[in-house]
Parts: sequence; structure tokens; C-alpha cells
Amino acid sequence: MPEGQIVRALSGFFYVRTPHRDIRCRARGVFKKKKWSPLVGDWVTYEETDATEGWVTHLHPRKTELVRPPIANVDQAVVIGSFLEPKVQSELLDRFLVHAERAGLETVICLTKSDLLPDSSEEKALREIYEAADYPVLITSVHTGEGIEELKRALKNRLSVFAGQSGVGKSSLLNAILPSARLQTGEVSRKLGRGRHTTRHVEILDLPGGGQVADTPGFSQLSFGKMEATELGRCFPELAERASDCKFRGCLHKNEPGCAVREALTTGEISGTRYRHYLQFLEEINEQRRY
Ligand SMILES: Nc1nc2c(ncn2[C@@H]2O[C@H](COP(=O)(O)OP(=O)(O)OP(=O)(O)O)[C@@H](O)[C@H]2O)c(=O)[nH]1
Ligand SMILES: [Mg+2]
Ligand SMILES: [Zn+2]
Repeated sequence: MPEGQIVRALSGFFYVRTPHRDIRCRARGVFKKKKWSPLVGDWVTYEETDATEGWVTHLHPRKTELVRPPIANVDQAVVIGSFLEPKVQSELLDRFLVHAERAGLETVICLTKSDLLPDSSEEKALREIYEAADYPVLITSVHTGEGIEELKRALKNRLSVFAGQSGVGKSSLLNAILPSARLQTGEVSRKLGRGRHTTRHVEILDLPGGGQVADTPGFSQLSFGKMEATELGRCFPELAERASDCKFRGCLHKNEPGCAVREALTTGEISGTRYRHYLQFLEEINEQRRY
């Protein structure tokens, strides 16, 4: 039976990409019974009922999996924030970075709308924070074209997912990279200072010259579900890197003696903002465990 990748999911249908066309499939009842739900990005076996429709009969094992945005098998997350309109929330970026690390993804940070910045101080500050954590940082503008070629290169030959708040310009960036995509974009509300949730579903697009990107709906909240406190430090690369030098194994880098992370904090090698978010997320995870 033929195989293909789900590139879009809409109203109970899964669109499976084949070399010639996308086949609109439903999932067999057995999936519901087993509480499996196919995700965009899943490789599946399907059965054609006619030239354009069919059934998904089998889900192949996933290489990676993200819950938010819901997508399987991505190699790389492009975590997107805009300098202005809406102003980037580094806490939300850090939340997403934790999830991307936990899912084992490569990560690139993309800061958009550089054309709206009056000077480069904000750019410099954010760059410093994230480069100290070893994340590549791309600065883009669809108006001036800044960073677009660099982004194209970063997307080559892998499946990437765009993730970020509504209105940061995910769909606009994709349109700049792939004009034939003609994705709908939406004005950011001046009054509320946020996006209007223009993109409503996850969709994988094929890039010319190799590679795929998924556009996704914006989100503004992200919790840590069933994460353990000890896992969190492993999801901050700059903390994880130093944890082996902490005096105690399982050090949570709070106020344990001989903590290498706190040492690196005093010398400025670790960003205070990132560390503050780490402590805040740790608290949140401990709160959740109490219920
Ligand atoms: N000045 C400026 N505006 C931009 C840029 N990129 C996007 N925008 C504007 O930002 C608004 C939101 O863009 P979208 O591409 O719809 O944002 P999105 O992230 O896809 O939003 P959702 O689909 O709601 O999650 C639109 O009005 C765009 O024109 C940019 O580089 N500079
Ligand atoms: Mg969009
Ligand atoms: Zn420590």
C-alpha cells in the first residue's frame, strides 16, 4: 500500500502528499479506539478509495513530536519573535526553547520586523542573550529583505517549523521565501497590540531546492505539562553544559553550594534573564506537581 506524509489536517481530514497530488484521507476508526491521532508531519500508509480520497491505515514511528504547535518529524524549530508589534516576550521565547530542546530539535531564533527598530540597541541586547546560550540568531525584515537569504539557507534540506506568537510575521516570512505560497497575513491590532490569529492550521510547504517548512497558528501560552524539575536544566543548553561541574549531582542550580551555574551567572557568562526564566519555570513545574 502507498505511503506519504500528512501535510495538512483540516476538519477531520488528513491531506497526504504524493508526488502527483495530495490525497484527502480520513483515519480508520482504530486510531480513535487506540487514542492515536495522526499529526501533520506524520508518515503514513494509506489506502486510496479513488484518485483523490482515501483512508489512513497505519502511522509510522515518529522521529520527533511537538504538542504545540502539533507536528511530527520536524528537525528544526524556528522560534520567532518580533522586535515590535507585538514586542517580543523573551519569556515566551524561552518557554518554546525548552519545548524544542525537550523534543530534541535543532533551534534557530528569528527576530522579525527589524525595519521598525529606531536603533540597534534592542537587537544587540537580545542577540547577546541568545548567542550566549549558543542559539543562532537571525534578524529579518520582509520590508528591507534583511536576513531572508540567511533564513532560506537555514531551512535547506530539513523539515522546520515556524513557531511564535500571533502577528510576529510567520506567514509573511514564508511568503517572502516562497511567493507562490500566498499565505494569508493579518494586521496586528493597534489597540490590543497583538495579532489576530490569522493562520488557523498547521501546513507543510515544500521549498524549491529542498527542504520543507510548516506554518502554524500563533500561540501565547505554553505550559510544561508533565516535565520533571530535573529535566528543566537539561533544556537550557548553557545550564546543561555546566551542570557536570556542579558539586552535587542533580543540582537544580537554585542555592546549592558549589553550583557551577550560579558561578557562571556571577561572571556574566550566563544571562540573568535566561536564569530568571529558568527559576520561574522550575517554580511552575513544582507548583503543578503539588496537584
Ligand atoms: N514592519 C513589518 N511588518 C511586518 C513584517 N513581517 C510581517 N509584518 C506584518 O505583521 C503583521 C502580521 O503578520 P503575519 O505574517 O500575519 O503574522 P503571523 O505570525 O503569521 O500571525 P498568525 O498567523 O496570526 O499567527 C502583518 O500586518 C504583516 O504585514 C516585517 O518584517 N516588518
Ligand atoms: Mg500566520
Ligand atoms: Zn548547579
